[in-house]
Amino acid sequence: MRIALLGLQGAGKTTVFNAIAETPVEAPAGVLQTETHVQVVKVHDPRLEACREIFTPKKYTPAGLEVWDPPGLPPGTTEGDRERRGRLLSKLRDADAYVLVVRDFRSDLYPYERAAADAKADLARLVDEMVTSDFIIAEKRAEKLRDSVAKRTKTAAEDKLELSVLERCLAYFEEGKDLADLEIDELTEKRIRSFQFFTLKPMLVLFNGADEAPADFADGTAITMQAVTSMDAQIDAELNAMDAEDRPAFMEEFGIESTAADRFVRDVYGAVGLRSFFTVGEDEVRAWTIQAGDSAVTAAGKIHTDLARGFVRAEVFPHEDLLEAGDMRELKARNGIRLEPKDYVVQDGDVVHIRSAV
Ligand SMILES: Nc1nc2c(ncn2[C@@H]2O[C@H](COP(=O)(O)OP(=O)(O)O)[C@@H](O)[C@H]2O)c(=O)[nH]1
Ligand SMILES: [Mg+2]
Repeated sequence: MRIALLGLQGAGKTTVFNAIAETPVEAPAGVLQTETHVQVVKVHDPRLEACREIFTPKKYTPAGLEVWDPPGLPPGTTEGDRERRGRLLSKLRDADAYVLVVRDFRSDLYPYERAAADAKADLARLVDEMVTSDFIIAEKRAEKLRDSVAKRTKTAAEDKLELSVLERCLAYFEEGKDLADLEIDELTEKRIRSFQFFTLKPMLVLFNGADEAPADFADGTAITMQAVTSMDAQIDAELNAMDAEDRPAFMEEFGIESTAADRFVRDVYGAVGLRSFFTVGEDEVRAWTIQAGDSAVTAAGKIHTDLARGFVRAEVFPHEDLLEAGDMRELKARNGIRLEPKDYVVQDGDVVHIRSAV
């Protein structure tokens, strides 16, 4: 799972990144960022830890979210800024989900932006950039297809179908409607998947510097936001930079109950609809990330493409049953292991072992 932080310059993306990263990065305030920071944030999961106690495995591998902290979107209206925004957005297209970081604190750092906070205006701005960027992609492709259809090229018949889908998308963009509401069949879905439209991906909005996000945060925006959260990234980044033994007192003083990384992971899991399943044994106890509704064969493919190809059956049990039984032998004695076919929907917290013919 690749999660990109997306926001205007100075919204606090790098501060959020430093609040959740294992190794914070240097980011002097006011110096324009040019590189994208990338780090994997571990998913801390007490259920997996309980499984570790049973196997005391050689290797212990929690799930992880790959988080990207790119430069902010340059805000100007000049041609140069427009191009920089286009380049940046096209690089971020292949993330799986986005956390839109909006500034909800006063900042005098970037004089070309207003110093006062107006998080809702900044959010509307971000949404606008994403819709525009999607529109441009769709329009460019549609132009090519119109040309091909007019010239009756060899692919004209197929191109006509793709064009009709794109024209429906373009109409939605123009009317400011949410693409997620477009009714499409499976084949059409496949056709538009390759465009990697921002507007079809899960979005979590993060109000940075706010105690709480306003309830009407997404009123009037053209994209459905899956979820909203808030953080005081500056305090959380300070906390994350501290020695572990100093943290509890600080957390108590600021009324922080769990680390920013744990909260971030929980919010992203919720917004994207992520689930975890586990593989266990003496060699390794490990968690894997899937989407709600994913089948056993999809889960197998996360572990290895060969396992999906040669899939025969999945041995499955809820991790709670193992914890209750105490070990695998007792679980087997209780007939606690089920055999499931390819289309079994893997449940959060399932332990899965794939039987494969390859
Ligand atoms: N008051 C306050 N300042 C913040 C917060 N988050 C970030 N900042 C400050 O805002 C400035 C820009 O932050 P930065 O993370 O570099 O923004 P980026 O451009 O989005 O990566 C820095 O001076 C931060 O210290 C916050 O939650 N509260
Ligand atoms: Mg930054």
